[in-house]
Amino acid sequence: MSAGSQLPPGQRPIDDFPRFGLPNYASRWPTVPVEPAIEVTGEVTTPATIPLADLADLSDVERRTSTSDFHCVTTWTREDLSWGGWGFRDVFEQLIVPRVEPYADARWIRFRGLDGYRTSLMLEDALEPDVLLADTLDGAALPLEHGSPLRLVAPGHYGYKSVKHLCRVEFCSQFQSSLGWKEHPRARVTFEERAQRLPGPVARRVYRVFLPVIRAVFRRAERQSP
Ligand SMILES: Nc1nc2c(c(=O)[nH]1)N[C@H]1C(S)=C(S)[C@@H](COP(=O)(O)O)O[C@H]1N2
Ligand SMILES: [Mo]
Repeated sequence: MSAGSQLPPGQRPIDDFPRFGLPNYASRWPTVPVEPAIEVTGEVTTPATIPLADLADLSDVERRTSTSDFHCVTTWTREDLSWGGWGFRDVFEQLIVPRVEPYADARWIRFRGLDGYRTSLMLEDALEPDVLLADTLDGAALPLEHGSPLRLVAPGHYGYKSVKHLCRVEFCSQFQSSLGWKEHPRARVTFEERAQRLPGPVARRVYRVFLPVIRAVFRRAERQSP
């Protein structure tokens, strides 16, 4: 979104792009394996482990760069981030489906990061054309604070759906809540689906109170970064 255009309801622009998230993950700096891989499991015919190197080798899946705004549920938006990687839909169709054959009723995907963080997306939301598996940010290798070696980027959904340090993809027949009331099953920013049960405009006010506290927790954790 270009400068001056309207942000989604309740969002305010910020100039930096902080490492951010739930406070209890602030000090969990994961160790990235020498040969990272994504485990694909759950409601599938054949579970598989896909080395990240296989992504780079895919002849039919072109690398892509895509510019998008990043909307954190706590109301900050960082505009115009340029992510590079692969379209999730391409990887799903060309690599994941042929290798694991998900069951027809697997309508949800739960993603997991190396730090243990988990969240789910509806399959049709994950297959939106703007959803990426990114390994670069603004033209440079994705740094650890923003989710190396590979992260999901789902620009139409609040930031908590964009799992960093992706290491597992689990197919599920139902929505599995991983973050309690804080996790709306879909979390679409245009509909202000911030949290479960709590209406968006109410959740917005609650988050604005806690935003400075959470920022301080992450700033402190930054000093302990490896
Ligand atoms: N693995 C992992 N992914 C995560 C989180 C996390 O703590 N761990 N936090 C989520 C939240 S709430 C936000 S807002 C974004 C923050 O991404 P950033 O740290 O690159 O700004 O990551 C999301 N993905
Ligand atoms: Mo967030």
